[in-house]
Amino acid sequence: MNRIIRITAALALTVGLTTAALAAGTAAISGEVKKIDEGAGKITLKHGPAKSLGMEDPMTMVYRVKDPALLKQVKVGDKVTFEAEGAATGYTVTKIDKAK
Ligand SMILES: [Cu+2]
Repeated sequence: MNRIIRITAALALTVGLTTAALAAGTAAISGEVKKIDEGAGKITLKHGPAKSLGMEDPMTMVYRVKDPALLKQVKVGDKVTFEAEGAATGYTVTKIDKAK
């Protein structure tokens, strides 16, 4: 009996941790750089569905960048993976890397 309770508790903990990790993690989105505007701190990205941002369909759109240095990591035509967060003022890229 005791053993069953321990196993059940361990399983419940594992499921709980996995769920928390999924909720906290921002999913990386695959895309392609279409345009970079360093002056305005903006980047135009073509990307596939991004459910984490509530975008069900592929699209091309302009994002602000959290840090202007992010714009130096990529160039037009690069395939990238990025993370972004949405706010009332628009979407901001928080992380971007060239796809491997
Ligand atoms: Cu979008």
